[in-house]
Amino acid sequence: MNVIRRRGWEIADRDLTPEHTFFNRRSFLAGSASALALAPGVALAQRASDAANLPDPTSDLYPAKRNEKFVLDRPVTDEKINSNYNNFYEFGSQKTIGSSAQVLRTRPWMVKIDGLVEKPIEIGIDELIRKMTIEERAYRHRCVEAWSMAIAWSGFPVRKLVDFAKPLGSAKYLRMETFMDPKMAFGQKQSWYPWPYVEGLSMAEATNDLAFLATGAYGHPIAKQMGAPLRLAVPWKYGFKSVKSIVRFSFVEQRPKGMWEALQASEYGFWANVNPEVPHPRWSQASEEIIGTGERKPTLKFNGYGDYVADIYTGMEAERLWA
Ligand SMILES: Nc1nc2c(c(=O)[nH]1)N[C@H]1C(S)=C(S)[C@@H](COP(=O)(O)O)O[C@H]1N2
Ligand SMILES: [Mo]
Repeated sequence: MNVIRRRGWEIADRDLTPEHTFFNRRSFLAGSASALALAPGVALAQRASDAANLPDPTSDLYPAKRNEKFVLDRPVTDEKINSNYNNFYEFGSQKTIGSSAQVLRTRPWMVKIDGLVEKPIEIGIDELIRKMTIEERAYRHRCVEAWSMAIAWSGFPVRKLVDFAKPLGSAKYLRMETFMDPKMAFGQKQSWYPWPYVEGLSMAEATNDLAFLATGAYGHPIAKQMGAPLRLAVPWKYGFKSVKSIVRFSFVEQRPKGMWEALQASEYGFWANVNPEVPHPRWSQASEEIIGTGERKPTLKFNGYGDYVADIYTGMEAERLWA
């Protein structure tokens, strides 16, 4: 049941998993393929020595009240399937990252808010979550690799974090950064990636109603492999924009460069809005595999969320909005 079979449409392995292919080649060229071996034994030993499995101090907040405004055109992906098919390169490049990701220590977890704000602060995740009202929203998720899922996230709009941070008028972008701890996350020893994982939104995007910070999923605190304790969910964009396990929000003037953009700008741009008519340089984006169902569906522009976000991009036609 946890085995996700390759579909007929999936061609040779080298043309698959875009966010990965490029690096296999790179590491191969660098002659460091052995560094790719993420020994599960080491991970297990480390797990024993930390507080990874303490009860979550916010678990009383779940399940949160569903916001009925956000409706799906498909069922929510089974939690078991979702938990066993993830991208979290800090722990390796395989989709079955769920077990390796269990070494992620999610408490204590400090979140830094800095840059162009009235007053930079650092706040513990539990205090931050309790300052917000947690709600549940069912969102689609479309990976640039042409697969998709539907998830019932719990969390709060990014806009609430922006209000809390009180950015200055000069702030143009919100930059988000994942933790950096190569001792804990062995994938971060793969030095050809420009760690830590970074992503960004324009202020218009960040304050849009859809932009969401997930603290939970499936009616309980979010699983480690899904980006505990705090991850972005921007469903109108390709999945790599939705940065996981965030430790820092910076309000900045310059457009931030995401990790994938830093590696391969021709394939992973800043805006990365979903558009079935604009193929990725190496494959079509016209349709997607619904993970766990074996079904393919046509992909929708803005992943079906155009009513919420299309306005943000008027007058920006000269920009590379779709890749
Ligand atoms: N820190 C971090 N965030 C990340 C990634 C990652 O490797 N590291 N992968 C991205 C990609 S490519 C996708 S498709 C989604 C996957 O989220 P999921 O595993 O919950 O489906 O997370 C995004 N956020
Ligand atoms: Mo992705």
